[in-house]
Amino acid sequence: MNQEFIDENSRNRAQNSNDYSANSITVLEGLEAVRKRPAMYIGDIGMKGLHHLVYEVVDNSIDEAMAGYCDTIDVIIRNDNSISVRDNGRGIPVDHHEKEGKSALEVVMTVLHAGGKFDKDSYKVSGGLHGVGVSCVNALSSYLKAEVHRKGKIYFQEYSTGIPKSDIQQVGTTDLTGTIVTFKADESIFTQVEYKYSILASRMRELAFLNRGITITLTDEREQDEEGNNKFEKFHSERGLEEFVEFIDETREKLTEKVIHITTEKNDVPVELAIQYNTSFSENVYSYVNNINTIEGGTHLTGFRRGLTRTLKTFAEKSGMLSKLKFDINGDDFREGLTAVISVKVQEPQFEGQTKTKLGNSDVSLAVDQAVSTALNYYLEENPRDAKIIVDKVILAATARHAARKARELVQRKTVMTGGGLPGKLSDCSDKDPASYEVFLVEGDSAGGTAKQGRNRRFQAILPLRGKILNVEKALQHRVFESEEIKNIFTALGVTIGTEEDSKALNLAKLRYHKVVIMTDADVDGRHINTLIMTFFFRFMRELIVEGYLYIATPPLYLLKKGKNERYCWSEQQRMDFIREFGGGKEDAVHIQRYKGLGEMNAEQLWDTTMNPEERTLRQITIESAAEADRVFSMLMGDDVPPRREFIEENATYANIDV
Ligand code: 0RA
Repeated sequence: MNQEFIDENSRNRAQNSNDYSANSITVLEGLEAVRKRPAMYIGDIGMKGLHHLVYEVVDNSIDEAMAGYCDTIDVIIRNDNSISVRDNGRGIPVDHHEKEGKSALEVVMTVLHAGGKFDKDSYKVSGGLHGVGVSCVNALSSYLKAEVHRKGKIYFQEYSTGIPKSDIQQVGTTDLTGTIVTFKADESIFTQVEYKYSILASRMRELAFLNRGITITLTDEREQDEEGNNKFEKFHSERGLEEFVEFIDETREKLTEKVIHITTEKNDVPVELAIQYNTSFSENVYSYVNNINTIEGGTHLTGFRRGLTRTLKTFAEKSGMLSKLKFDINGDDFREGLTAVISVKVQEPQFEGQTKTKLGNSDVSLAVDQAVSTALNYYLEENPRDAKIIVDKVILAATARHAARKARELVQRKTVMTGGGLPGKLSDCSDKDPASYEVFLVEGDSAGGTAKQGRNRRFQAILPLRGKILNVEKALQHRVFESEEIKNIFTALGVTIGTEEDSKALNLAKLRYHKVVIMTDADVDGRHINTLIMTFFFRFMRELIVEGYLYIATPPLYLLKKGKNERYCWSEQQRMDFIREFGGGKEDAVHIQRYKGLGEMNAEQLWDTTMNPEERTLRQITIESAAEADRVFSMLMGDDVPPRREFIEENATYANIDV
């Protein structure tokens, strides 16, 4: 098998050039290209890209596990923020290949894309971010060591920025088999090289649910408990997506006892599905292709929805439960209170969309449609009581939707009668050009007042929001539209409140501002409010995020003064730099003002630091970060359980927003 893999590689490369030395040059250029334009290969060079390095390496071990050769993967965050990924698979082949002039290991580690294609016999659908392979990780690491335990021997090779430090070496004997990859992200490439435990933990947990039977451990050597043990978690799931759905719905009240679960293969597409209804009103459907979360959906999701709607509708009609209904039922009604996870494996996935997380393969749609139909029909037949409960819930959803429409129409009529007026609290701007307009959604009336004084009224509008806006996850739809704060947001933005069908495709032509900036205190509450507002936009005005119109303002954390020198600081690092530069390293030599809230700044300071386009930093909310906020939110905020709230405050908001 190794032989075949190497042959395949050399074959591919021979097609590019028949000359061996030219081939080696191509290899070098390959990894150099990765270092020149890292974002092209791993998405970005911030937090997200950094963590994707780990995912990429883990993916290789997952593939080995999926092929049936490995059951344990250990991920270790080392003290110096290097990462070790260890598996008990067969070990990467180390055989020397004459034509290639190097070991298979070296090919895997240094040739772009070599990782993804070999070993054709095993079932392999490479996940990975863009399926870029471990060689990309190598290229972007100041140091990488690959250690292979195979056929009784231990081999290793070290690299720096992807370049081997020496040939592969054999260093001893072993009873074990497996691969250990240790790497340190290159600080000259990444803006940040400190891993966040919570980000890695949620991905490892997710992988354990998606690939049942595998044990994944995560160890953080940077953090110890009182007894001196490293922070450690073990992720393992025997029941796969069924358990994933139970985890997601942990804080929700179940509507039916059992999770509907199917693992099947339709037209050569492996499909796994888990479905559960709860008493909430929100839809939580997560979809994966080759272990990648397809935030933007695609054909598998379309197939799921179609299959679900058709199957339930047919069942309900046959059972006569819809005969008394005076209005129609639509697709959304079947998904209120629905939690589901869909996982498909696709040999050659076509990814589309803004973040390349939308599946395009058309044949997958029917496969998932059939899978959900099979699973549901079986379940409904076997569990008539649950079937009735589910259909009743759907009817209730349709009824509520009609009530919501009435409420919405009332609101809109009122708005028209009062001259279609803007909210009284909105301080609008004076120009007439939405493309250059900005609106700041400001936490609290008092900060709103300061912002109003500080702004440039020509193009900046201010809408103060009182306290925490309604938690849209928990609220009924018509309650959402009755909320004063939310109505104000809709009317200020100039978009009509979406109907069920078009809420995700708003009429952006009428949008009055092309920058919507959330401005809150730089504290826990402020971050919580950010998450809430992001969740709201994600649920009700998704288009606006997709278009890139939603931002978060970043007020400074400190103002430091020493004599005539004054500097705003946004991080601990900046604060320490100033103290070193002007206070001789002594904190008490410097005057430090900590800004706990926007209210502690005067209008001029707020303009200088946070609102002035020349000086400020706005963080653009991507559909990915909003989806993550929504996900953490709906997974953890089903109820206001205090420890979960703490988790959110610690982790949710900035965790996955690019800085
Ligand atoms: C292809 C063939 C074989 C092993 C692997 C790939 C492999 C790759 C990775 C990457 C991380 N861990 C891994 N474990 C295994 C072996 C084929 C054989 O033994 O015949």
